[in-house]
Amino acid sequence: MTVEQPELVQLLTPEGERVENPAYPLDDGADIKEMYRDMLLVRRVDTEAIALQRQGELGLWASLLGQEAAQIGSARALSAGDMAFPSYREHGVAWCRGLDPMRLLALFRGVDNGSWDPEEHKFHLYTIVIGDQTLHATGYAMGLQRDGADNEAVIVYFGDGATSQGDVSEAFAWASVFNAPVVFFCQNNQWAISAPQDKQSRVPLYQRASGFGFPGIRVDGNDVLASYAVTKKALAAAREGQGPTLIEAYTYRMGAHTTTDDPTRYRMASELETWRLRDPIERVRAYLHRTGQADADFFASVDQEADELGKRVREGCRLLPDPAPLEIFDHVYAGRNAIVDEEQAQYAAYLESFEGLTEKEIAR
Ligand SMILES: Cc1ncc(C[n+]2csc(CCOP(=O)(O)OP(=O)(O)O)c2C)c(N)n1
Ligand SMILES: [Mg+2]
Repeated sequence: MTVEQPELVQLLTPEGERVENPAYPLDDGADIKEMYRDMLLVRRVDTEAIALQRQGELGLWASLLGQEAAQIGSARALSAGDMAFPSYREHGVAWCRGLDPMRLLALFRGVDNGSWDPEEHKFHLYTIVIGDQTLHATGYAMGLQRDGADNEAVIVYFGDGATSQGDVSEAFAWASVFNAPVVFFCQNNQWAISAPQDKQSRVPLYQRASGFGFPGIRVDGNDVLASYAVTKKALAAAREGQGPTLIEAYTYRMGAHTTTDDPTRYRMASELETWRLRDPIERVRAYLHRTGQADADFFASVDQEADELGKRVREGCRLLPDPAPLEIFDHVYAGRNAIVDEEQAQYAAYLESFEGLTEKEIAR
């Protein structure tokens, strides 16, 4: 079966040339210099986190390298009251929702359960169970409908691999028939660990939406402006009662799946080289430079900010405190729970049986 390759919505080419698309005009919120800064800073956090994992300071890290534009563009399209549901790679979205990167590092260091307040940041907890968050998001969006909160919308992030999960199909069905104000933002980074995208679907992923009765669109996920404009339009449609949209952000995972993975075992180096030429940050740099919108001072000041952020991340990570062993029982439920309380008491008694040892020594 030959499947026709669809057009991408693109507003900035890999060479940094601006392309006009009357269906996707840019509004004042599209501050490209700010987006450049966002992308550069989250890439620095990512680079530092990988190095910290290699030094034994983090248990794991899931890199966003290559996906900065999809994340920053879509997240900058959100209004303050919109709710975002991430998977586990959405460090750029977290950044735009005002979450300090140290919160993410604490999670991947294993000293925190990812316990930020989703309401405070309008950013839900990271979800490792593939595709699960599409149901959470759809339920939340249906809740907004029932509350009459028609100035708010929801966005949910998931991967190409997640589209093969039953949860995602269920979420599509519910969102469609209830016309829920949710934007499904699929980052098609071409890989689900070692499974290539062509083992997930015979048709382009965005076309899945039509079977469920709502629009789907493919955007160049390495183009921050297009990611912004397409998401902005889909969110506006959701708020206006037009229901869900599926956005397929066509991008590439330039790094390993996580720090436990070695992609050289299953993909060609030439593939990475092809995508390197479409780097999401380089094209913005080229555009800003060519159009004279940014001078050398601007680029130098963002680089310096990245250096400072990198230093803060490196130093801060090592200073993150270990939690007390009994604390893990405190966050299982919002309130007290008799069974968890009993388990906590049993564990406390067990710890006390190690006479003369500190909590840290016992934990070891
Ligand atoms: C329900 C479930 N099945 C399997 C896994 C193991 N797993 C973790 S990541 C992953 C691949 C996901 O790929 P994709 O959805 O494309 O997201 P990406 O990692 O590329 O961002 C799998 C299978 C899981 N976490 N949850
Ligand atoms: Mg993927």
